[in-house]
Amino acid sequence: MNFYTDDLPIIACSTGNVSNTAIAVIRLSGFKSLLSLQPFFSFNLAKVKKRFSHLTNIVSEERILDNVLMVFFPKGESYTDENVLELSVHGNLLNIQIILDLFILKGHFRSAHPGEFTYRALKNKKLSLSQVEGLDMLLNANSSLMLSQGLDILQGELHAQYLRLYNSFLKLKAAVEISIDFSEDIGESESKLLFNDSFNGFLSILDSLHSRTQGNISSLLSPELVLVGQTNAGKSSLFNLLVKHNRSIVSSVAGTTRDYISEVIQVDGTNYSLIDTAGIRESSDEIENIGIERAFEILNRAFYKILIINPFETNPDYLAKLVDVHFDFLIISHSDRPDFLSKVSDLDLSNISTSLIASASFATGSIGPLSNNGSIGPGSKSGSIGPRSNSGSIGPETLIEIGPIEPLVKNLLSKKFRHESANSPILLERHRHCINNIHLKAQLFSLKINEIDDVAILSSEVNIFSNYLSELVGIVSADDVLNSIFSNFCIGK
Ligand SMILES: Nc1nc2c(ncn2[C@@H]2O[C@H](COP(=O)(O)OP(=O)(O)OP(=O)(O)O)[C@@H](O)[C@H]2O)c(=O)[nH]1
Ligand SMILES: [Mg+2]
Repeated sequence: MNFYTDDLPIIACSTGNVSNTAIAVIRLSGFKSLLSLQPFFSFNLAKVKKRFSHLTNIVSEERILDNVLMVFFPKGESYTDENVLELSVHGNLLNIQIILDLFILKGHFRSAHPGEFTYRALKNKKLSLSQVEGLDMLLNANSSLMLSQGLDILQGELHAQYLRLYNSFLKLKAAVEISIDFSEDIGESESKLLFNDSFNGFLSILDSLHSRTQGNISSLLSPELVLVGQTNAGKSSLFNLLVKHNRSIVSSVAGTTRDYISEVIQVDGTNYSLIDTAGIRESSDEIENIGIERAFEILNRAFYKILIINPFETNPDYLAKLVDVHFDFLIISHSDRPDFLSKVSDLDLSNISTSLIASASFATGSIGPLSNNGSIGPGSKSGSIGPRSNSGSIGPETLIEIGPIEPLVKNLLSKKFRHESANSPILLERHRHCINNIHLKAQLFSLKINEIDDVAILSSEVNIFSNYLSELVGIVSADDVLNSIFSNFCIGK
């Protein structure tokens, strides 16, 4: 791996230079001494107090380039563990480039590679590998769940848990060594007791971490809310109500939406991709069929699935294509039209699996129970509306609230997200992989404990945890692990 091998002083704008802003922060790291930078500043650098803001001009050949605030972090007390200077400059893109060029051309700095400041922090042991991943998650988070877990890995509870697990492993190793070296002094049963105690301590921390790696987290990392149904069901109408503008084309022509359309909506601090899809039907149009295939692909992976049925235009053959999917919400649209209830009673929904059901008018933007009295509605030909899950026979809940659609759907979405993330799942795949492997090895190990009486053999067996544990707390840093982590980082980080 060709990874940042030199230790030249580096410089970059750390605040993302894509548009003009009031202030931008330029970071310089790895210069020999602060005084060597005197030619670039009007402030007497001999008088600089560390970690203190000073107002100064940046100068070039007696010309003032900018009036900035600078903070000096000396070697050993900085993010990278090198001499670091942070300059809060005026955030005009041209201004930023002129200042960067000044230090590159006349100060022997070079432009930092993406993630290089953090790489130096890792190299100089200011951050562990796990903390670097936490930082990455924090900076790239698209939900409050990821934000708080990023922070947790960086400095909080999760990192502390990993260290607790690692320390309890060291205790376990020590218990084995003691048993070998002093078994004659403390007795075999006593040494086995000591060993079992340490192993149980290790297991209890491991189990609580392991429980947080269960379940599918991919839909929590980039959650999607998908709207599906037949043509003219009202998918695009609902899509526009949720994004609050006419983004998707709505028309009475069946098959208006041919490919999926996606917009990000933010609900309770989480970004969701809201996706409008092509209506499901038999079509001779090749392009439309690709759109329908895509609708099914998204449906299979989406976090929240809404099925919309227009009781005035329902084809049972097309509905039959959806029997394998469990929907979070079934909305029967066009409730403002006369004859709505009698049309609903003609529907056979017995094979549709959903958790919740409601009626709605996308023409007025309101949603409510399926019937006026708030009960589960007129039912289907077979006398029941589909099972709640594929396996169970419990019917779906019917919505009991009446009101505007947009806040209600967002509320349901966020309720599911809170529910699914209630056990604080560990989101980083590498960590999940390490924990699952340690857990598997621990299960095999506990079987061996009962079979093996020779502590010397247990001593060599206990080392099987070592690699994964070191990787989890970030003590070893295999090149490929480094590569995959740093490929996400941007310049100035
Ligand atoms: N009265 C009434 N009209 C609706 C309702 N929902 C949708 N419509 C109308 O039904 C027609 C189809 O709506 P769309 O939102 O385009 O339906 P779609 O599911 O996106 O249809 P495709 O893109 O063809 O798959 C439009 O003319 C809408 O104005 C509703 O609840 N009540
Ligand atoms: Mg549409």
